[in-house]
Amino acid sequence: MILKKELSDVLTAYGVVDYVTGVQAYGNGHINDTHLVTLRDVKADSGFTKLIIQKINTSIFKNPVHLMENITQVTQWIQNKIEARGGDVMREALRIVPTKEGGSYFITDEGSYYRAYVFIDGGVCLDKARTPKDLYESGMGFGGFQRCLADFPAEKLHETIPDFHNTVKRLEAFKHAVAEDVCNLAASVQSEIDFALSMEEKVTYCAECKKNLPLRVTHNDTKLNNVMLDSETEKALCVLDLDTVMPGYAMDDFGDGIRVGANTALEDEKDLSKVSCDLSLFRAFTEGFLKGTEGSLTKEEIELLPLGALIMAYECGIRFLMDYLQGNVYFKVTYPEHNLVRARNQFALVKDINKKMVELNQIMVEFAKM
Ligand code: ADP
Ligand code: GN1
Ligand code: MG
Repeated sequence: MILKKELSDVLTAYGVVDYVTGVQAYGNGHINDTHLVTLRDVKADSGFTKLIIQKINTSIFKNPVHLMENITQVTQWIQNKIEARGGDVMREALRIVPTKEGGSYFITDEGSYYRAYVFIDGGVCLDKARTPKDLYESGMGFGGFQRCLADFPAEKLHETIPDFHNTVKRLEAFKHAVAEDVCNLAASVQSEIDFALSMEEKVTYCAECKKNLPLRVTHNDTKLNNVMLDSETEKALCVLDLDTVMPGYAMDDFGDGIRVGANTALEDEKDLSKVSCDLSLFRAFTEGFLKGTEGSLTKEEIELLPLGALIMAYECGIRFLMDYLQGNVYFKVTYPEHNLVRARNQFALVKDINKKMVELNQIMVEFAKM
């Protein structure tokens, strides 16, 4: 098979270049460049015939060495826990494939950082829940992930993106981008900017609330397609995308899961009448998440979960809008207004969550009693 030089160098470093039968761009992630590499069956003796190869986005993850140290520790920790409970470590855990030299990543001549994972077969990563059960399972997956890392020594983790869910700082950065207006677009999105600024009090309130919550080891990017469901059983199989595993708050992991999973529309749906927070999906995710965390959340944390949904949709909205204003330098886009569309979508979701806050809190009260 003829491969581009960079990819061929990478596959040589992993000792698989002579076995490759196919390479295809894979998944719908917004950050890294992901490829599925298929190998001739002869490679089955090394435990796999399919690999995920990822080019790490180093303009976002400025210290890829620290990033891979985190992922090495966390994947090993998860594998040990799965083994201890007699689970299927081959399918329930993300596994790094080492280079021929035993490294957890490879640097190309061009200075790009690549890593490889064993491809987990027979699973599906959804962009949209098919049924409430999918959301229940995704809640179980992310709740279980948090539970699994509850006793992980947090001091061993590097902060891969500082202040990742610090919404106060995100808002400051947003205001700065509006003031700079490098692409001269701010005037054309004044109503979106006004909405973003109108939420400042809520952002401050949320930051105050967080001060009373326990810091945990969290995933920090709990969107639906970052958990794999088993294609046959439809149960949560494996949590992926561990780039942002860092100390954080349960409400943020919960909130991001709701932001994507309970939205009745895709994150980039242009027709805002289709965007809303579905109560049965919210309920399903809540049930799964609380089951997954196995009663480890405090009463205060549970009470604040609905606020987590509001704040994560808002935070993502200002991140998308800021990226639009800055010329689409962070998130992958397929057309120039993609980030603006995403921002409008998230703001519509914030408004709907705000309207439904009483009901969402009520659902939480029901579960907190159980
Ligand atoms: P990004 O940070 O760009 O979102 P991810 O690590 O989430 O990158 O990977 C993108 C997609 O690739 C995932 O949503 C999933 O569909 C797929 N994927 C990633 N790792 C694996 C794996 N080990 N096995 C199977 N699919 C995977
Ligand atoms: C990115 O990598 P991916 O596509 O799973 C982003 C998240 C956003 C999300 C919005 C490291 O997630 O924070 O919520 O896009 N990841 C990073 O869809 O910034
Ligand atoms: Mg992802």
